Amino acid sequence: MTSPAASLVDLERYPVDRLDTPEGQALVASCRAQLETNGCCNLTGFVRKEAVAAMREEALGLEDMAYRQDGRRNAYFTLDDPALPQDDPRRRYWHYRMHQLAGDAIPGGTGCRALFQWGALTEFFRQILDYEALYPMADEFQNLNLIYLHSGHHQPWHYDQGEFAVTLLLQAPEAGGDFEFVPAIRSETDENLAGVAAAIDGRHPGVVRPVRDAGTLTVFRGMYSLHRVSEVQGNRPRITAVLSYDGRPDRIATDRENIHIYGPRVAAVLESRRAQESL
Ligand SMILES: O=C(O)CCC(=O)C(=O)O
Ligand SMILES: [Fe+2]
Repeated sequence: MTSPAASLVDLERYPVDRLDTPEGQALVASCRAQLETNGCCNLTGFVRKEAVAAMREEALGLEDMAYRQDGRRNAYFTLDDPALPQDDPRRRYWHYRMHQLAGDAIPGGTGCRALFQWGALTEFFRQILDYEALYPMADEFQNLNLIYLHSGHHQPWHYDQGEFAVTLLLQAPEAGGDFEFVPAIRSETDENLAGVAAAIDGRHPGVVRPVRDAGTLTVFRGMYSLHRVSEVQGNRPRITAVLSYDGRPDRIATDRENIHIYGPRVAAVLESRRAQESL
């Protein structure tokens, strides 16, 4: 059976449903080359215009359930360490606001859920990122998220916990809200704090700003590439779907972590489940 997701994607331009054909293999090769050179693969017009408009409406209808984050954090999600020098990048904190919706609240009938669960798309990511096996992330809260950034909102510099992430822009803001990242700024063995300080201060020469519009799909290696979303301006919120995959089929986060990220709604979901189980 064809997945409903197939009708959302511009398959003429991006033949992810026929990866074993010459045009499918050419797409894989070009994405691999983009990832190699930029640490990022940016596919404009991946989701068709009418489809992205419908997905944006679905996302707007779900926003009430999103956690309204309003906090302070550094790029490492760590607490301040006064023993470090004052100008250490680990001591740079930003006040930020954003609305984030966990995957359990994104129903099966939505376009972004259909895309996330489409086997052909997972296989495409597996091939371009060179995984032996790849699965949609098992954690029901973290697997698929919607992020809404309104005027004045931004997502400060950070690294992701997953090796790579896939984002789909559902609505571009009027101004600002640029995705900025520095490919492979750190490695497993070198935090490169001097490079991170340069990026934070706006003097790193390697900052990449892919051109993105509604419907653009972006794959990037966020665990080693510092990235952020600059402040959104104007009345139209920036809406992004974040799709997470894993080389393991069963990785789930702790309740504590998910409550921390997604707030009281998820705490209540977990609490009511515990109450059910103890009946
Ligand atoms: O919205 C984006 O473009 C990036 C999102 C991101 O980096 C994240 O959610 O970790
Ligand atoms: Fe990120």
